[in-house]
Amino acid sequence: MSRLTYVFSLFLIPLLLFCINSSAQADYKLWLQYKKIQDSKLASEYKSKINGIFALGNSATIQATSKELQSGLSSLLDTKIQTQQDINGENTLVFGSKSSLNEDIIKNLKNELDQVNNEGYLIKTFSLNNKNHILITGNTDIGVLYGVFNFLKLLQTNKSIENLNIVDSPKINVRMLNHWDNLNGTVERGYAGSSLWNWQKLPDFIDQRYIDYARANASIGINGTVLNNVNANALILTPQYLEKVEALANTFRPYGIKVYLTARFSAPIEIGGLKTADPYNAEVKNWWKEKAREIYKRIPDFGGFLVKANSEGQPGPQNYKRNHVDGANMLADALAPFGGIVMWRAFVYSEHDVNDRAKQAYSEFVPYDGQFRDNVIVQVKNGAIDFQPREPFHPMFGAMPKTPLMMEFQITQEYLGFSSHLVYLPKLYQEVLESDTYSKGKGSTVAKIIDGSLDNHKLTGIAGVANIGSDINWTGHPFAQANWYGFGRLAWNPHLDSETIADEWLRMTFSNDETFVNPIKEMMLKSREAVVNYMTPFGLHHIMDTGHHYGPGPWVSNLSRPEWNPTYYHKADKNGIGFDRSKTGSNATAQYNQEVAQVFNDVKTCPEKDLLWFHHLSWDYKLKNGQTLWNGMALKYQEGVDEVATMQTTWKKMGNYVDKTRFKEVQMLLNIQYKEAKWWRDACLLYFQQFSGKELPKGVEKPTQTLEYFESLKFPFAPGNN
Ligand code: GCV
Repeated sequence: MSRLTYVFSLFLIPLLLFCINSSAQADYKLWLQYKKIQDSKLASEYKSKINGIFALGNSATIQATSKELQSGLSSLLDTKIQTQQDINGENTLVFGSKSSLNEDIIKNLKNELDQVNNEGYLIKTFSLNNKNHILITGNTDIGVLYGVFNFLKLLQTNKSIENLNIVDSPKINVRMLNHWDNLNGTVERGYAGSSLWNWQKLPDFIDQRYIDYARANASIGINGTVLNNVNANALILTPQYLEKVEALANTFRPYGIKVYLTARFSAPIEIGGLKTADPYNAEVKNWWKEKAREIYKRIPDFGGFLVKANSEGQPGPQNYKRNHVDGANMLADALAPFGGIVMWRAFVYSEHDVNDRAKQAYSEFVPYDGQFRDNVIVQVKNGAIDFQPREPFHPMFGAMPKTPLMMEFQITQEYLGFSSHLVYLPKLYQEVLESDTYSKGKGSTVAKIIDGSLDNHKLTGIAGVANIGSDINWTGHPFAQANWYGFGRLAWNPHLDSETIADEWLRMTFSNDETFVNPIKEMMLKSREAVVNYMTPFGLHHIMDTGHHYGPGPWVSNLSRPEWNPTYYHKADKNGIGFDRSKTGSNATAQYNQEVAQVFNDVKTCPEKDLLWFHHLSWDYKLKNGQTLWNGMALKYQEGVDEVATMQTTWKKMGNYVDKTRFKEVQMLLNIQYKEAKWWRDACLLYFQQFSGKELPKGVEKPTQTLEYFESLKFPFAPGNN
């Protein structure tokens, strides 16, 4: 071996491996990077206020909290933080729940502790014997854990910790991820590798990932997870799998995360040996009661069942001429003795119903308002079709005041470019949450419906269809981590602003440098409108290629179920484009409260962003800016593409603020996004041009391929379509 080779192998290879490894770790660590504070003045200020930490209590949650605090602080402050045995010194960070505090402190904090719920927390500067300390407390240990994560966030985002007085609690009770994970390891609509759950190695092998998953979720306040796909497999309810589910529940418990499962309605037949799953049948009822007992014996804090019934071929009560209330209440009765809940999905539509698909869930569910058991919550997607780049809010929000409704958002980007497009979804979530339903007059926002404040509901919930998989960076795209993070933040408080969320996520994940944060924040905030523009401007929807939903497919019209064909949704012809849902059409607008219906009904007041969702308009229809609809549409497609080009340019300047791995990853992904944005623009415009018969306006680039070429593209192995 030459001297040079020797030196290389001795020093450089380990160094190289270290660099690669730490870069990969940055990807893996999500927003919990705990990178050393760069600003030395700030770092010494922090250090001067935190001499050591002192835990009150010794529960599994307090131990996990202690560990997080110690590792987080040590790495942020670049010094070993000592665990203290008392508070005799000064500047101690004390943490523990109310039950561990002394009488005097409890008396002092009574008002604030009464203000926060069971998961809330206080972060306070306090003095004891003339010495200053910081106290993080709550009514429960989980509250303390949440407080600690928020304290760490203050440091991560370089905020002051002078005179702390923070009082906060979650506004929604059930804040959960829905994993569409199959038992064979695939993930329906998953674009970040395979399922996190290694069913084969469970229950004996607890992957560190499970713990890091729980940490990440707890850091944003997510407190529930549905482990398996809503297109359910009954086997998850067999002892063989319940043993594995129990192991996951044990792992997540210290982090305040409850486990839930999807319940396949026909399970009594498939794994119970019964002849029927009729919810009126005594044996069936009993089977579910016994099943619940069996689950709770293993998992005393099991959360409950999520059910997709009589939807897209899933079995349900209608198979026995019963209805959704019969089915949901039967399961609710089985869970009630143990405190479990049923989340019954309202995502229903039928090929046998000739009515506009957008109307069907409302028509079916609204008459049942007030008939569900107290431990049932109806889970409604944000819009009436299916997680499109833009949909007006679902008319069920505001129409069932006697029934708790829970929001279902999609975090995984089934219809938004998978994990290769940078799309900051909290912008979409905020738009929906802020929508005014007018159900109790002006200000009756969707957020107030799902946080229970408008209709006075105690059971409240929000679910996000997870975008998480086995990829090193969890979500496939480094920026898709922001969608998981942002969902959690809005689940905690649906009234938060998406810009604030982007700001904190960027600082925690990448850098506090303003020259990085400001332009990249702007890029994130604009990214949602960009995807709307290059895929479905002016309220167009569901024109993706079918099945896998990858890329454009506005021409698809040959599927047996009419409402699965893109042509059903855009209705383009020589006279114009768009779905008439106004009074002259399907009258879906009538499902909204009068104030909203009126706005959507009239083409003059309907927001242009929703125009073709509600109206069929001629190609020459004049938009507010004076352009014809055809020209305006073509320009919007171009605008979407241009925005992605701007994103590429913005990102290119950020090499100094981001580690090489993530910088390169985002750069390559933006290149894909740019290519695909052009594909969307060209394919859609060429297709619609057949009907409009008009030239592309100035400013819109000419397509480089023919419509036949785009139509010929096939993707039999597109991910997520299993
Ligand atoms: C899990 C859409 C998706 C399906 C999904 C369904 C649902 O139709 O394409 O993959 O099934 O929504 O939400 O149940």
